[in-house]
Amino acid sequence: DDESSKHASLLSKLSMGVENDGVYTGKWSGNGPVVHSINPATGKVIASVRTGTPRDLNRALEEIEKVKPMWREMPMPKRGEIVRQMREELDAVKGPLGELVALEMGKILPEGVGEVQEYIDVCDYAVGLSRQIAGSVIPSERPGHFMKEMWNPLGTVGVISAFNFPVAVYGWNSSLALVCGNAVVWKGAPTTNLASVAVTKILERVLERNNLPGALCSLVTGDADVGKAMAEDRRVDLLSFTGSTAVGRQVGLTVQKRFGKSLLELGGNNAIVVMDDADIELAVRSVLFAAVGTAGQRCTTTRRLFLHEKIHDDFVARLIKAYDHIRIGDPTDPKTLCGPLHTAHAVQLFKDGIEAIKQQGGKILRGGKVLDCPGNFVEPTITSISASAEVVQNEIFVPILHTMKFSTIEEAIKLNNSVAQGLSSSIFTQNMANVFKWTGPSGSDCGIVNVNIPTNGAEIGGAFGGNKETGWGRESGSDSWKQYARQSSCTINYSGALPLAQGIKFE
Ligand code: UN1
Repeated sequence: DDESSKHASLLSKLSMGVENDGVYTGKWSGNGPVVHSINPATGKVIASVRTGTPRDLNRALEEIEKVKPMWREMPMPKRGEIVRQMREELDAVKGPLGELVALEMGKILPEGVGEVQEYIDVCDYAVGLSRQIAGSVIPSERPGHFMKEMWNPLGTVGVISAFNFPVAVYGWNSSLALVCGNAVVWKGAPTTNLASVAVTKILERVLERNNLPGALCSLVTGDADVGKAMAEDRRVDLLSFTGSTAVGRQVGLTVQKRFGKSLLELGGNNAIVVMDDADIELAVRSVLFAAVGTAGQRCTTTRRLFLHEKIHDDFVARLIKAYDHIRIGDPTDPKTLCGPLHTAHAVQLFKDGIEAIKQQGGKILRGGKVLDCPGNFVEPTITSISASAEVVQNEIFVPILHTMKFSTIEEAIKLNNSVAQGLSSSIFTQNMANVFKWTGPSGSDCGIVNVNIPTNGAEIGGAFGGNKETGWGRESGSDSWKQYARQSSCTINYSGALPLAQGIKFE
């Protein structure tokens, strides 16, 4: 029919068909089950991928062992040049790739394209780094001694990413990992295999053109068994995992057991604080994007809203009005602001969440219902509930926003910090003292601490990640590249004598 021919033409722009292999180690294969990707807006099949198994992972890691000595010896600016070409190749198909993300994940088109842009931006950042990553020279206390610091490649970086950012999160990890001299093996979410295959095909073209082995950007789609094998395998020097706190805890423990390195980006429970001196109009628009954008399925989505008692009632009234204007529907329609939830399972989580809110004394101020139509659509929801209710302590990955009242900034900070997660947080205020309190030592305990912008939609230049049960990982900008390197402290003695440090005599 019409829809399938549209899908076929989109997939062909990305060098894909309706049936695809989901394992790449230089050649395409796959020995696991065939998995269909479902359009969450219609419930219809888009295309299928033959996924991989732990044995496919083993094969990928064997290939990587063969090629990584060559890659780690290549000068860093030359590796940067490869990432620069990847950036160009991504840019050339930004539209179709963004559309595939919208189709398969369910986020609206500008956010799908925006996600590819985020990958492109990180590539630019990584290319720049490839000409400026430097270790320091440290003054030695001994004559004729030279101390320096080297950042060498780790070896192999495993990436397990989530359904909500099926392109960008791999981009953050892989572009920095590659520039730092590592090979990468990727397992995306089992429900966004098409995005994983599409991205890998783009990278494959660049590797091939440069006569480089495809295994440098290996892909093993698959289920939790592949992820578990990645966590257990000693050949995976760093495992970067994005997903729930529950699974992240298992991943972290498994990697720690073999003293591997892990980088964890887990659940958030992000709050916005609105002070009585805030620009209310700006704050309402911010909350709208932060709580309803991506249908509440960003790890940086605002889930808790703390309103100063003086502006509380007015703010809630304005927010409900703003929610009423949101167009829910087909994510590829330019008028839509809120697409479907990614899976039917998420719809169940929404229903369970609404039930728990009611049972725990919360009130539904707006929304609360599943839409009666094909696809996984729910009403963006606003509640009024106690900050200490159990349902408020856990991240439910759907568009439910809890509102609560406070009277002082100290109280608001305490409420913000009262949950186990620590990803993102924002305050809206015009008062300088509030800004410094919020960002200072007794302020928000999150990894992302914003003022007058939403909790979500971070630029790539800052380190991205969260504290406490969010896992303490940092990706993307700032000095996050250090995660993908091993630090060597080198002392070189050219004196011909042997003066010992601390003046120790041993003769
Ligand atoms: C995520 O939801 O997993 O700050 C990542 C943001 C995006 C990344 C979100 N840059 O919302």
